[in-house]
Amino acid sequence: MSDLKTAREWIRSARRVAALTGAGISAESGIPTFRGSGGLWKQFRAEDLATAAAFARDPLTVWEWYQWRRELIAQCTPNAGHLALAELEATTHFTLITQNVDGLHDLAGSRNILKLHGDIWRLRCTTCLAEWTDRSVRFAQFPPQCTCGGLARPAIVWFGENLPDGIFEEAGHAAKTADVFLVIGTSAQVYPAAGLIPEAKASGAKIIEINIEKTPFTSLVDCALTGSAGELLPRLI
Ligand code: BV8
Ligand code: ZN
Repeated sequence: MSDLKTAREWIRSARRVAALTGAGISAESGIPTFRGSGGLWKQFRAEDLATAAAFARDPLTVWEWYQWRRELIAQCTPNAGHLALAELEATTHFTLITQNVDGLHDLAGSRNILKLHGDIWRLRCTTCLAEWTDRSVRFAQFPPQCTCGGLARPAIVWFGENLPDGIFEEAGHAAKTADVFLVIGTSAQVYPAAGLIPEAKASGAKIIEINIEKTPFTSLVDCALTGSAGELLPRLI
């Protein structure tokens, strides 16, 4: 069923709402997605850039890719979709779970954000594991280093790496206790993040999907709204 009016009713009468967002919510802000037509994985191979092995083999190339993404993201601002979710948090018991690392949900004013895949503005030392925020668009030294002299890496979850301790458990709790679970702008192919969708469904949540195309879960959701997040979310919330 793809009825905006019903979906809006479900959200209005929900006690607890949760949302899982993906790269699609930032597309209208100008940030390329991963798997769509102009997607990043079309130009680059994920295995060559978003894995610990790739970083160990060639930290400079991986850092150049993240530097390029940081410079691009630094020029982007949240769109109406991000802002609508920040609005929802102000009026409802709402948990925002994001796979995005771009920080646009923070800029939009969301507070309670579970970042499953890390944050492109945070760095972690590969030697002493210290972690810090660095918003500089060009690093003083390249590749960036820790004060201990160790090589810094992006504090991002790469393929084959575990999600940050506790974050995924919190996301699972939010999915299990939600009355309404919004799935926004994700191709729902990356696990364990995508596993939150069937988990919410099994716990009785109404699932509302917002996407410009079908995903592996479109047939499972209670309401599939086809359209852009920036256009649909303000109307929904
Ligand atoms: C883990 C970091 C335990 C990089 C990312 C085989 C070997 C090893 C592992 C696996 C394997 N098979 C499966 C796995 C597990 C693997 C996985 O799921 N792989 C998939 C690809 C098959 N997962 C992991 O490795 C995870 N860790 O499992 O740990 C473990 C430990 C050891 C060994 C094994 C397992 C770690 C996953 C995190 C990986 N890191 N990114 C970086 O970001 O720099 S994932 C990457 O994809 C991004 O982070 C992104 O967040 C994520 C999901 O992508 P989406 O957000 O969905 O974006 P996408 O482009 O795909 O889709 C965009 C959607 O938006 C589309 O549907 C489009 O239609 C829609 N859209 C576009 N415009 C709009 C729109 N919608 C609305 N409005 C619009 N305007
Ligand atoms: Zn260090």
